[in-house]
Amino acid sequence: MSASPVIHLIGAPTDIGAADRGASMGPEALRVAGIDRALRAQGLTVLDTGNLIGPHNPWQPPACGYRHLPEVIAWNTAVHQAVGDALRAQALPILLGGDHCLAIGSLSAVAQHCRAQGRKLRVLWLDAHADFNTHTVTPTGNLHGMPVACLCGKGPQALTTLGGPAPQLQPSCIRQIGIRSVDAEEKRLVHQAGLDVFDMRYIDEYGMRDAMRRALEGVDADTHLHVSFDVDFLDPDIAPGVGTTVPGGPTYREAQLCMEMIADTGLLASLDVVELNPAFDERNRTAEVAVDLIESLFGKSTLMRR
Ligand SMILES: [Mn+2]
Repeated sequence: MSASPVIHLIGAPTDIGAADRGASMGPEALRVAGIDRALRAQGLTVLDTGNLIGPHNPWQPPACGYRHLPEVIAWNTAVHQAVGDALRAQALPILLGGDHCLAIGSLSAVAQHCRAQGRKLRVLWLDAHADFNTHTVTPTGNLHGMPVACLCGKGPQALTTLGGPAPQLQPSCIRQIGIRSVDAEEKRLVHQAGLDVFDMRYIDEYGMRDAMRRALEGVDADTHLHVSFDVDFLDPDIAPGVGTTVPGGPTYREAQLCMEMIADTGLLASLDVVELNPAFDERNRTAEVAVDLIESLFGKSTLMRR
């Protein structure tokens, strides 16, 4: 960050796109874990704008391949507006989710802002999943499995056009990191879109350092860097508090390195923290790990470096 912008915390307490109930408690768990205090300790100015309001979760089966589409649209419209407002106020928005479908609202606002400002955009998608399902291939209809597809123009029109004509994002600006669970048909779509994926096999073979070096290649002072941090990115050993745990994720040290390398660029300009599910957590420890990592993302170094 150049000249430390004010940080706006934006709570979106909903699990409207998720497979399990409970991510709606995410914003409060992150506050209880001290996200505000942790960021202030880094010398940042933080404004907690409170929680957005949206429809409750009716917990219905899919209709035409989507669960809760009208409610998902309502929540994402609210997120899009709030994130856009923060960016227009030259603040750095942190979306406290909520499930990952909310990244549609958040990133459509970020992309729109970048277009208006003539800035380049790089999106780092930290996740166990590719989130590239569509209504025809989704096994569940849960929209938290579809945000990347929607942002790339594949999805219901109300979502793909939040922020202007689809697509909101070109696949070429996205880097996915930590991926280890992709549905069969989804895999085909990911390849077709040409997404740049640093999956766990890549991280096993070449290490997190190399993955991040490559994922950040080409970013410069003119780049808006957005991080969409799905907490299920982390290994369940350190982060059990998510609905969709997948074994074999980054360790604490690997995740720290990932965050520190992002911090080193000084380009982070917006962030989503999503899928934290306190109903699955143990004494809020996953929220605490997430806050630790966010602190690193904003420059806290664990190393004795000058
Ligand atoms: Mn996700």
